[in-house]
Amino acid sequence: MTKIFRALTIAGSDSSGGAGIQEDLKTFMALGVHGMSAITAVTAQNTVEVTGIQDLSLDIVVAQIRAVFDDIGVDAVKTGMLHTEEIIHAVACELRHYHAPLVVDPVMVSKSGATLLKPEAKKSLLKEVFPLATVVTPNALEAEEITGLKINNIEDGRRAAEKIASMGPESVIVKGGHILSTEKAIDILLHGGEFTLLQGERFDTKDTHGTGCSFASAITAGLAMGLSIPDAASQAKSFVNTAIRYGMRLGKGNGPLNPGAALYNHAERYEVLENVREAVALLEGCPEARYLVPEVQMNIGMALSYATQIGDVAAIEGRIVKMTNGVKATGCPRYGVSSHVARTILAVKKFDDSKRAAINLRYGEDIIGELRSMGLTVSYYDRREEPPEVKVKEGGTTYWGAEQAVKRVEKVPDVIYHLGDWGKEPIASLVGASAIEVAKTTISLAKKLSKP
Ligand code: PXL
Repeated sequence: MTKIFRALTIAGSDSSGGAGIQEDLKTFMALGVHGMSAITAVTAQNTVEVTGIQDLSLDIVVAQIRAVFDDIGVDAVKTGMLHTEEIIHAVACELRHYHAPLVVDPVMVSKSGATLLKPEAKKSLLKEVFPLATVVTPNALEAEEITGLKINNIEDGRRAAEKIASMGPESVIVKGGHILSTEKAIDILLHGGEFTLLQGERFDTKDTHGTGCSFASAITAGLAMGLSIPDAASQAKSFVNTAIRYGMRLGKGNGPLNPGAALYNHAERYEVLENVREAVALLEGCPEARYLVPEVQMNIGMALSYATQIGDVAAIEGRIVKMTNGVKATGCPRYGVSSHVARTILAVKKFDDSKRAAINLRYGEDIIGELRSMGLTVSYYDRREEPPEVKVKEGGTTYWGAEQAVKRVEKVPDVIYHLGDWGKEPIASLVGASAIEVAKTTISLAKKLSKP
């Protein structure tokens, strides 16, 4: 039997689904842990504001915690919004009784600025809950509020982490995020008396509602699975990074991050690879396809729906080469193995998200003519018009060229060709929704052209 790891969040409900209990459970699920909840308070909120807060009675808060511990068991616990002195006291009493690694997110205000921890309750949080904690995860503003120190740089963050550690938790992570104006988004982990900087890419987005909740939950999931604190923290950092990268543009304020992104991305990897494999099998079954192979040989690729880089595009490792009786792939489909086809896809996908696949074909007037008569939209770019600063940039031509071709017909065309340049063969790229789709179009084209 596979062991099922269990995590419990003790936190507030966020009606917008972006933070609180809702975010915690999504994060647990995305990391493969069974999530359970004890709701402390219900908030009415959206991406702009919190319009109401209702605390639950202490009896029902305690009953939820006992219900899950006494029957199912808990491998790690997280606390989020605890709101009042009374709730903090009741929760601390339970956690003193039940033993499991505890991640404390010292939630104080919502993204929209509402108070989620009453000012008089702060003392109880530090006194009653911090000493029970395995990890405490304040952002820089919360760390300032907790320690009374000003945090303007990493050194200040280290000092704050030390002061918080003296309050009893085993480890502390001060999240630099929006306050430390460093190029990377840096969090400071203090564990076993040593500092580690957790670095992540910084994104220019306002859709970060729920980031703190998801980060603390991801650490909790890691601890539930038995990871060390540094490993759980580093997994959480990378998880949240992906969730922010694919944040959801919803509502008029701060949209939620996307804790499903990493999961969907991963799940799709097999499907896309299979699609390329099947597309190649179709091409290999069509002897006429050999007429369409350029001198540089052929490749076909397909991108993940969340693709942002060449590593997110599957293509043939090697090429699809011309044989006397058809075409043959020299390698298997893999991610990150094509540059030209991958760049073409990434470029057109920026304009039309449904265009995720491409194949490169030999250029010929007959080929372009036939593609047009098949009802496809054809556009082109002229490499001789390419600005010199683009030319020197690795892969710049493909992006620039695709943009020119799109502008020319005011949409993403089905075919983009260029007539070559010194030492560059003319090429036509056929783009479409899937590798199978572009392979089928290629086969129809090849059959039409081979008819006398
Ligand atoms: O991100 C802190 C947070 C925690 N818990 C609840 C929240 C928020 C932020 O909006 O709504 C319930």
